Amino acid sequence: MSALERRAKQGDASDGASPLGRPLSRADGPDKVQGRATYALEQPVAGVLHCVLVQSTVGAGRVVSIDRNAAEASPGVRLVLDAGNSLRLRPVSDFYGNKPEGETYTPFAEVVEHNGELVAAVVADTLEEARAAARLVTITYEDAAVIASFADARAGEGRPVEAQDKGWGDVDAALAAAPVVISQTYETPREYNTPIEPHGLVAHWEADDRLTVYEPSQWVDGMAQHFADWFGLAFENVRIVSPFIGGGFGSKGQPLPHSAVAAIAAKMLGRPVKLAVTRPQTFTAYGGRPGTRQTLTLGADRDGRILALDHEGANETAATKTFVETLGVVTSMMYAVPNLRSRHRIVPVNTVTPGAFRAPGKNPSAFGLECAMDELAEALAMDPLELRRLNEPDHDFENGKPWSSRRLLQAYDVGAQAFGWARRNRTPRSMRDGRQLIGWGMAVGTHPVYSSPAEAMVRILADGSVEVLSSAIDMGTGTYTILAQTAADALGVPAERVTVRLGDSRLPRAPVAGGSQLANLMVGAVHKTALAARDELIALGLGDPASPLRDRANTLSVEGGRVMTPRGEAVGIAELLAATGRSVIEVKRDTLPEGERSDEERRKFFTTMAGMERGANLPVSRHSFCAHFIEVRVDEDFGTVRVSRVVSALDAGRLYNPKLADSQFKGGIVMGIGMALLEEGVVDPRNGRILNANLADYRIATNADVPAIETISVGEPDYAATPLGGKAVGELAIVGVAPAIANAVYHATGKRIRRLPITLESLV
Ligand code: MCN
Ligand code: MOS
Repeated sequence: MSALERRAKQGDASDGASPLGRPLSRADGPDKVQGRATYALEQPVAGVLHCVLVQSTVGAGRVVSIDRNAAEASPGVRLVLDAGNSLRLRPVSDFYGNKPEGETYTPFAEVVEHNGELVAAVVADTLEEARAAARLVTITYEDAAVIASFADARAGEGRPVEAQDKGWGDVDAALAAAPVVISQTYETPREYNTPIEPHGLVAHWEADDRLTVYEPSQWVDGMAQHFADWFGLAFENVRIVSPFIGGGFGSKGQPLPHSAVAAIAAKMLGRPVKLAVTRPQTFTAYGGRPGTRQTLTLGADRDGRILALDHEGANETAATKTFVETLGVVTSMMYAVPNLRSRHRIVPVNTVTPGAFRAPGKNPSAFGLECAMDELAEALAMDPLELRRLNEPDHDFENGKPWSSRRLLQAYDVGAQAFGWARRNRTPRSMRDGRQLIGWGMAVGTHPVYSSPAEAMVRILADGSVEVLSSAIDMGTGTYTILAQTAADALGVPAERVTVRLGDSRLPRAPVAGGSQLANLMVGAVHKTALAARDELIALGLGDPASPLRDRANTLSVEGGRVMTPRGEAVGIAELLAATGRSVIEVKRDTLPEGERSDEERRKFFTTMAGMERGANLPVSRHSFCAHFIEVRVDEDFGTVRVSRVVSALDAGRLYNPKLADSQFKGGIVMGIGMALLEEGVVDPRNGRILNANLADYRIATNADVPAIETISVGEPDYAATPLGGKAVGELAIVGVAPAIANAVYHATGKRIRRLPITLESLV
């Protein structure tokens, strides 16, 4: 049992404690395990047609001709779509606000830039008919040379991303003078988001200008705007419904080409269209984390004080579309580095555009830096934890600001203690259990705290129960639960009396559930709104002529679902509403910055990332931190690596629900184990095809790969970071796991593996 679980057990027993901060189980859990939670493709839409995608079989080139005849003549077929006959849409900015080229947008390629790109689609009465007909679409290509990955020398060095340039001091002089210097290159392969629920949608036009889309979404307002832009509709005329999501890990933040296909087909046919992306298709429907490469040069004095850090990173991007995996983000803020330079390049290859995958940038950034720190410790003959302690910065060297909070030293102490780090023999290959070499490694992770505004509605109903409404989403993270806890806390009602409705763009607005920002900002918005609702309830109790509490007191409080005078006279909320003839108290608030603005300006805060505060305007530097201590066992004969023990100490500020935060931490660590040892998109160099585009061959960590994990929260409420004191949780714990494992493998074997995943081939 982890420390958090232990605390969770204790918390469960501590009745009367305020609901926020208690380890309640997931409010959506019973619906999910009993099959009542309706996912996008299960939505009961009458009369759906089925759409199946036809993908490019070449990695680059031009579509010369498409023969639709046989498919059109196939039983049940309603429509065969390609670039030639498809409705043309308007171009839309992407997730990051980049405007695409061109006057119009079609999801179907005429010029092919990657294998698996959409070329055509077939719509039929049944899925089987659509699938059969899709095989009959004959496409002729004019092949072009394929550059499948940046391992291909023809990909070249790519181009610099100047926006990622950072630096201070004189790196060259400091490195020249440094008595100890290490310089190494670290690589991570292409990795794919593999949520249990693959992508897919049902697109339903209720009228010519009114579209409802059932699609799993990390951002229903952003997606509604995206569809509205594509089809030239008003934002209000598009409704995205996404109450339950089987995971996304960054891949469900915006509509993808197949989303457009379903909506186009539905519009052209005047019928709802269902499109299920198959598991193999998810590997080209969404890009995942690009391959990365980074060279780190670290110079230190003989005592281990870092003097200079030089960093050069690069990631693969698509042929004409840009995705930057920001490899310098952890590099520049983790240690006290007096001289630093960081540069980044992107290298276009024939791939689907890469995208966000749990802790984009931060995760591979930490892989490079934290492996390099281990190598530096080795060169200095120093304990790697001591090296980190010595270089702990008292402020953020990147921007000169104080930390809002940084309890990494506490994490080092507590984590090392729980792991037994002091018993480590520093010499590689010095610890063993029979034929098993034992390695102990550690590394640090971090994630910034971002924040955006949000709206929320709180309704106190006639029966005294409470409803919280927001277009925010819950993809397994716990939003439903923590928002019930927040409203319960602010209103003085038990959490079981609060129902939360999420995931519908008709509800009050919310920004993207990305960058691990949603919990903090929604807890803030719901807290503010619920307090306003409580004030209204109290005003009713004090001031309404029909209130049983009128003239009984100057102030009232709400506790346990009852409105009370300081002397303890009380009426139930339902009773007070009935007495005063009110059927509901309904309050809506937002956390937008003060000021008048038009509807259009307001909407921008929720439908673009423009309103996201990444820290530039704040007096403090806001980050979560963690330290991972990991044991591996490497079989000396076979080279197999097993992670046998994980202890992680994490500072994510105040935890709104320690049980759910613990589950987020563990999920991140499990994913980090997969990243270190298993995950790799294998690309065919001849044609850019993903050879392992399925869950049998693209391996992610399963139960057998995961040992007992102990997580320990060392966070304290950080009110300089967020209104209710929490910091980022969702992406924190994956960061630093892979380098901790690589460092442990080095300690076990004496072999330094600088390219992930670490396989037995790389060890024997
Ligand atoms: N939490 C808490 N105390 C805090 C902050 C968070 O107890 N101070 C808990 C809450 O249960 C909250 C959860 O942690 O619901 C995650 O909160 P947060 O860190 O704000 O992350 P988001 O709600 O913004 O979720 C997105 C984040 C991201 S960006 C990715 S990627 C990711 C992740 O969450 N994808 C996930 N965790 C995931 N978990 C699941 N099951 N599935 C995914 O796809
Ligand atoms: Mo998370 S990758 O920011 O959705």
